[in-house]
Amino acid sequence: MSQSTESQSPPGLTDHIKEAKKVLEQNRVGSFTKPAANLYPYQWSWDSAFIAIGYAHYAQHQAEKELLHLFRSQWQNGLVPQIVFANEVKKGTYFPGPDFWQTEDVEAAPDSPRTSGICQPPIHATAVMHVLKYGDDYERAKRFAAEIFPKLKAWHEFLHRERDPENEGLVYIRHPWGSGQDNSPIWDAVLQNLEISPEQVPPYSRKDTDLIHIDERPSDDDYDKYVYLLDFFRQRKYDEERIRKDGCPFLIQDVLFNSLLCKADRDLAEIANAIGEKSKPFTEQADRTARTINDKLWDDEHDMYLDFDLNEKQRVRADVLSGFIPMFAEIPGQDRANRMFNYLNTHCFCRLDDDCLAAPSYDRSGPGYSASKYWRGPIWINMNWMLSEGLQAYGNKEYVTLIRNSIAKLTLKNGFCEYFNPESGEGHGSDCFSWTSSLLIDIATRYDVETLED
Ligand code: 2M8
Repeated sequence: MSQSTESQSPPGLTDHIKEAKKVLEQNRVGSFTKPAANLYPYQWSWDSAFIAIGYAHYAQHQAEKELLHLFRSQWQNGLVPQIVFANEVKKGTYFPGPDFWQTEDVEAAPDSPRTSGICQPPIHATAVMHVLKYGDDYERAKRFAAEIFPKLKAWHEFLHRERDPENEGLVYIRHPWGSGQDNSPIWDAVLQNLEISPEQVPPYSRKDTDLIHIDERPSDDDYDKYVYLLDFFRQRKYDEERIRKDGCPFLIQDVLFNSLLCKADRDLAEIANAIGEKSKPFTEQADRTARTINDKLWDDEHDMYLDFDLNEKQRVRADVLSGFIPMFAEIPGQDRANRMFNYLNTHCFCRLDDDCLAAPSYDRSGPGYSASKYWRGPIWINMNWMLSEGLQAYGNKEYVTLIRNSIAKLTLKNGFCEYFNPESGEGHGSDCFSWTSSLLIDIATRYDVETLED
């Protein structure tokens, strides 16, 4: 049973979808798809979920394989690692590679392939729900859902058990990479306050700047801090309680991560219903997370949700696009959604009446905004995909169309880049980027989007 609402794509777009499929094919390595050929040569957790969302429409088996491959490397405690390394990739291609993470000393971690020791936002149940909704073989999708259900359940249980010590309904991340928004201004204050001496940073050498200009990537100083944190975890063998008790300097309740967990718990409840399992525990958990996000992370002064720093015991002021993502999980009431929309619909992001591209990842007037620097302003397709789904639930039709058309225009004109300059539309980061391609496929398949000829 396919519930796909296949739209009649304009000619330019039909070819464009074909190109997007080619990118995914080129980036596929056996059972998984790399985010990009050179810059990211392994399997990344939330990338694979976004990739499966595209595959669901035309290669259901591939979507299933993608997610099953990731969950094959799930740790015994339920953690789904941010990166699953591949034995075939030449050593030293990416930093930090498997030898740097040293997870071989951790009992819960798999031996082969090795993995990293942090995790990324939990959007996997949402991707499985997509396969159930849009895959063309519903019976097969249900068998897949039944196979992956216990793994998803263990993943969510890990997060609620290990990352929510006060049992508040909100989980923390302990590294900027855990949010997926690595170089976001959200982390500026925390990282600035983290004073480390050179001898506290183990020797390492970056690889990303061999491929992408440093101006577009995090600074060396930030990288030292990323590496310092990583070393902090590996010294404690990734033991969550030790990491906390020994004063981990980065403990953040992130809006994006928690909103996606809330949405994923709701999706897990739907999956449970579809396969005859109990759904109530997941619905209750999602309700609790939604309540706490509303009570603790809403900022009445700035009309958006803000992250909470558990060490500083305060919200972190950074007006980033992810502050609107609770709409994706339908967390805010209509009044708060309207207030957020009024802010989004200004020159700070992109105003409907202006001829702009929607929507930058950070308020254009914010300190340190950059149109080309990774996670500090450029347009990211995954963020806008989530935002458009969220806005749709609150009836902001025109803006939803603006976002979807921006995605089609940007990728048609400039290719399937990792991120885009919101002023010029120019592509940045890696080209042939997998989630940009897969989410274009999803949008162009489900909705009517315009081509460039407007
Ligand atoms: C970026 O992050 C990796 C580390 O995880 C990196 O910079 O090396 C982020 O954009 C992240 O969200 C993404 O999952 C990853 C792979 O696309 O790249």
